[in-house]
Amino acid sequence: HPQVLALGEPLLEFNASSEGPLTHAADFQVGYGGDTSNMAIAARRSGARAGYLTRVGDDAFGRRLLDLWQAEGVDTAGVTQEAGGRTGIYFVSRHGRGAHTFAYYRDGSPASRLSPSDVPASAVAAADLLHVSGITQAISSSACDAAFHAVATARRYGTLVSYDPNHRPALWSPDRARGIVMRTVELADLVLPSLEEGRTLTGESDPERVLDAFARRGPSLVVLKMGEAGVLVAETAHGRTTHVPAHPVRAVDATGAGDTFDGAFAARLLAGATPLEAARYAVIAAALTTTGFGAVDPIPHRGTVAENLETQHRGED
Ligand code: KDG
Repeated sequence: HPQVLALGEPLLEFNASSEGPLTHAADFQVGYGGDTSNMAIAARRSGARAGYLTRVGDDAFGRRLLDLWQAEGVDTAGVTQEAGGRTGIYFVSRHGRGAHTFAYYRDGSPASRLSPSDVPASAVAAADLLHVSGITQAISSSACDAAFHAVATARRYGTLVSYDPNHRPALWSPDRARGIVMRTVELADLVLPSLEEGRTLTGESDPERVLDAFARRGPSLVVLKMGEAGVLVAETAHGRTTHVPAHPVRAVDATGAGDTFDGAFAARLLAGATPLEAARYAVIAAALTTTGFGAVDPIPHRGTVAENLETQHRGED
């Protein structure tokens, strides 16, 4: 059975081949996205057994995503294929230094019809960690119910709850986002916001204060992802916050970097690493993801991350 179980919406990805607005894009590289699917793949590539809970269409894109998970070894027992469903897609345009904008075509997608009945209690109980995100909650009210139901089930069975707010202003209003995200933070063990969304959601601007606004709601671990500034790891039981610096790379596309961090971090924690060891590993995994185009393709495997960790250690000696 999967150790890591993620719930949410997968998307086919169309990444503009050259920089600039979509109005002028001539070619697109086809890839895969969907924050929670990216996370499950990252966890798998870092050595965890991973599974995904979602709904896709029986269209070409739904079948293509199923092929992807099968090729990656991500368990698809919890994936429902909807007859006549049209799987969601998104376009990525880039504006230099890894910055990007997403355009979504996902309204009425099969995943937006996720509901609590798509969450098998036995699978959640058998997993070590459940991962949901703000995107899972933003796409529809039934998907939001599914996320809360999955979290409640995980808590009932002692499965760790991992949560990435992944605030996407295009998908819900700031007020609804704030209310739902902060309620979920209170139910999670592990919270993994970015600094940018953390500022929007908490109203604080100083990173330590943003971190604290999440940490005081009860999760045992909060990792604030700050891009080129690295991450801050709060271990709330010890009242300890540690800075882990970024891994220097030449970023071309940051799509999926945060999700890769989440998956790599979960995989290492479940393998017995301490939170700081897991964060040092995940910072490298996330950095390497920004060196290639698309959310999934450049997610590194465990061996590559381990080599980079080694080189870093040697550099410190
Ligand atoms: O984190 C990357 C994701 O945002 C991307 O893959 C698309 O899931 C996606 C979304 O809803 O933005």
